[in-house]
Amino acid sequence: MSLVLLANRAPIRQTPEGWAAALGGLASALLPVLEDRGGAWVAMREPGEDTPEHQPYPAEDPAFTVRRVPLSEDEFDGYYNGLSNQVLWPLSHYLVEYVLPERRFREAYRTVNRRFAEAALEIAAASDDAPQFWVQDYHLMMVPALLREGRPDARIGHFWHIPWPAPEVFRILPSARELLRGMLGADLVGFHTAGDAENFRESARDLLGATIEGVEVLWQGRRVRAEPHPIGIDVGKFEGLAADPAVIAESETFRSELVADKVVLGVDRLDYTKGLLLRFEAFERFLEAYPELHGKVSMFQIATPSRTGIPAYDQLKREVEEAVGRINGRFAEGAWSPLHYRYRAFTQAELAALYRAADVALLPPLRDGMNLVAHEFAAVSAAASREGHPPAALVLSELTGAADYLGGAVCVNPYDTDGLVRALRAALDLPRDEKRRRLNEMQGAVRELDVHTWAARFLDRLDAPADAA
Ligand code: GDG
Repeated sequence: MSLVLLANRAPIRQTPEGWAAALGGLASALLPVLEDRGGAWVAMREPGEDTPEHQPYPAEDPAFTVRRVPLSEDEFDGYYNGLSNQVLWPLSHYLVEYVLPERRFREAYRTVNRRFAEAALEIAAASDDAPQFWVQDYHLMMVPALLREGRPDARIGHFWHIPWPAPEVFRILPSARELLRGMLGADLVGFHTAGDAENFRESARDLLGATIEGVEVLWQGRRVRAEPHPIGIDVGKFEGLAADPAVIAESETFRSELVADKVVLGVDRLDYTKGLLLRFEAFERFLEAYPELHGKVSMFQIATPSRTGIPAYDQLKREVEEAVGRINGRFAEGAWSPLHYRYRAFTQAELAALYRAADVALLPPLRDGMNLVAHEFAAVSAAASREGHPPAALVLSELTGAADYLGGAVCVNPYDTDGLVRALRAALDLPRDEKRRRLNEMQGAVRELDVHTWAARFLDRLDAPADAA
């Protein structure tokens, strides 16, 4: 059965050497599946982007097609910047104060979802087989029902990459029922955690009057499975980077250039869900509480530019820069700076070098569907420590999906700044053997959730008949 994937972004990118797989786990997990089975990947084409609507890939020996849905400025603004990122994104992360009224974005979201579905149905029409569709994320909530309408015989999966909020929060949206009905066109809806899946089922029950039986939602004569399918990373890739001589050399140079005995690392998109300001506030209190560590501990924070042009993101950038200036102005001494901040994108090899160099990764998002940076850090750090590199520790928000799986992390409530200070101190002071034990435990979990296994498990489950337990 050929596969049609639908995701906001295409899985390939232009490089100076030609087209290549996009960075990130999703492309690396799903491109081999498409290459093996054939099919298509439907994605948006941003206004101003110069790419073909139909692109067979790889060009020399095409295995599947990238199909782009061209968006106008207004469509992009309403669908992507609007309903997706200024309504659904903050609401799903329980940050209700960031949610804009949805009314002026609704029509663009509907239109773009319809165009994605039409493109996928057109591709499926070319084959006699019953199609299999796999829709990704919160940008395309209405697509499953539209696909079901066009192809009642299809197998349709949806994977939701962010938290699903409690029904009482989800129902704040005036379109909550319409969006839920859209997703219930699927046969299988996957989430990172059992809690997210439960919130989804309860939303369907409370808002639509659906019946819940185990992990299934019974609605309008159909059964929709809603269950956890936690995503992970391309473990082989990150373990390979951990042992790469160029990465090791870069990591050592980084450490030798930094005036500090201990490095606390943060890596995030610049996003208000990631808890950067509270993290900095906690680090400031840490410096107040432990003057004996001045000159010895530095924090290195990477913030990758994201969703620029959305006012809340531009404002966050200013507030973060102000906090960095305040903390360094207050505590820096001689050649030592307490807080190093970089606002740019890094290569994966550079990230791996930083993961390897860190003594503690401090990752306290206010909410996160999973948090793959935690997996990447644990994979690199565990692999390096098995080679004799000093082991490191992970401080992780308990409000992330990753906290459900990475038992070796030091978990903390990200809103509790005093708790963050204590957790950071505890992580720095963990005995070596304890750090090793925790890293081993995390390595096991990270390997178990490898992104290739995730994709294979999800698709197997999608293929399974509805009454299979
Ligand atoms: C969403 C959900 C869920 C970051 N900066 C650079 C860079 N990255 C890479 C990291 C990591 C990925 O981006 C970030 O993934 P996260 O999972 O941490 O967070 P989101 O971007 O918010 O992802 C999240 C995920 O979807 C998957 O379902 O876990 O909860 O919010 O892989 O390494 N990569 C490179 N340069 C950077 O500067 N190359």
